[in-house]
Amino acid sequence: MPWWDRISELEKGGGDVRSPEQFKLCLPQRTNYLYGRITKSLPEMYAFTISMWIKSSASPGIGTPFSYGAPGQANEIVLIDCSSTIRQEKRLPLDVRDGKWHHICITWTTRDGQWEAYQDGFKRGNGDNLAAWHPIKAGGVIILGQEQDVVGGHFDAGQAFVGELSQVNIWDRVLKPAEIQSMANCSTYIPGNVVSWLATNVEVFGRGAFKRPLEMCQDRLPNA
Ligand SMILES: [Ca+2]
Repeated sequence: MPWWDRISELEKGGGDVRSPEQFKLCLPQRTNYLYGRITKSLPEMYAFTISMWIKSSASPGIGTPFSYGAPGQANEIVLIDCSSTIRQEKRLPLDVRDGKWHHICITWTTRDGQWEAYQDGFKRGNGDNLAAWHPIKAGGVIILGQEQDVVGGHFDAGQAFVGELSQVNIWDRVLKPAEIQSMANCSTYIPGNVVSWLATNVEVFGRGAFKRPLEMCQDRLPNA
């Protein structure tokens, strides 16, 4: 079956042997109009974990794979060039620009603003004082591949992500290191309890952006 039939089967929610999370979002050019939009918003959150698979070889930076703009705060959560911004910018010790699939995971809690950054299941850094005691605002817009200057729009090609994204999942708790490692090893798949990666939850915008079935997990591993 060609991939586009498989995707339409995925979106109808049946008929395919693949699991519904086995698709990726491809954003092949740096533009201000190719992006994905997650149709779910976030609740008010006192902690979160965001995890995703990323493949990019963009240089010098990968741009903005993920942004969450909330009412009154367009930069509520932004992952840009492997910095994470929760109203203030924090550089993260991640580097995924080698054109291979990498699993990245950011955890955060309002308690002291503690954060952790994982790449391929290993903790690469942690700290505190990132938006301490400020809960994440509810009711905003999640955009994949663009940075929002106003909620849901005003994108800038210079900040766009180029590459592929998959399994963007969000939880309203801090996942344990073992849970993160098992996802990065492809030994477990844990859908997000706040946002889970389903074709029906991801809208694609712009001619040239598309969804495709994801390669098997082995192909995503760095040494495959
Ligand atoms: Ca911007």
